[in-house]
Amino acid sequence: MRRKLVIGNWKMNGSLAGNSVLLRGIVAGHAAGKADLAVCVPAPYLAQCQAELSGTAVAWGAQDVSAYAAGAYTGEVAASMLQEFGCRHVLVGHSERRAYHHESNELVAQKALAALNAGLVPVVCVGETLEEREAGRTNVVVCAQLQAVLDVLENPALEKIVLAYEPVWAIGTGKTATPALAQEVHAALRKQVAERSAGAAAGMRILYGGSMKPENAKDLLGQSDIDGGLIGGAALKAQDFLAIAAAA
Ligand code: 3PY
Repeated sequence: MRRKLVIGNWKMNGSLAGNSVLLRGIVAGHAAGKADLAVCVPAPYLAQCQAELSGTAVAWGAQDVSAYAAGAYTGEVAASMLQEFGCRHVLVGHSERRAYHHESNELVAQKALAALNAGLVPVVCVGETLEEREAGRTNVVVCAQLQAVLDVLENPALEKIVLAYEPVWAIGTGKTATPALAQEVHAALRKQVAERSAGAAAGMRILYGGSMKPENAKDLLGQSDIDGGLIGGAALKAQDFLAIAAAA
């Protein structure tokens, strides 16, 4: 039985004062024993998460990581640095990084590897655009994104990653994949992992992301291959984030 995981992706939002209210609200309302909860915040706020969330049941992480361990890479943040700030997770390959920063499948795979090497859990995001879906290429696209990661990971490492299926057309648009449609893609991803390792596939948490909110969370999270959510806008309100976690 896979335990549900709900991660808030704050994107480029927040302020020290606002974060404090949000984090305290999440900690106070989190019913331990339900889903695992985490927030992935802008890098400058990691120290604040470490101060406010240490010793609580809420984990924290970053939204991106360098593929390199150290060196002359201005603006980059190494996985070891995230680790020093107590991060458990790091998102890699979010569609906004793939689209606006031209991250290739291979670069995303290297980032996943760098995260694992530093003891972090990479949350590998995959998803198709509307054009790709309409052209009937959803599975081809997401499976190629996943394959690049499978190609660089050995089996024990593979067991440690989390996958997130985020249809690009459902991100920040208010549109959500129907539960059946999301389930179909999740099942295809799990099957692809199973071809490499049945054990890794059985244990791997595959999250759904893309306008998940309290109103649709229960139906999505009720699907057999949907093991949690990667939450955008709704993660910025403690009440909504907690309602999603409670539906898990
Ligand atoms: C969204 O729901 O908009 C997301 O991109 C979550 O990562």
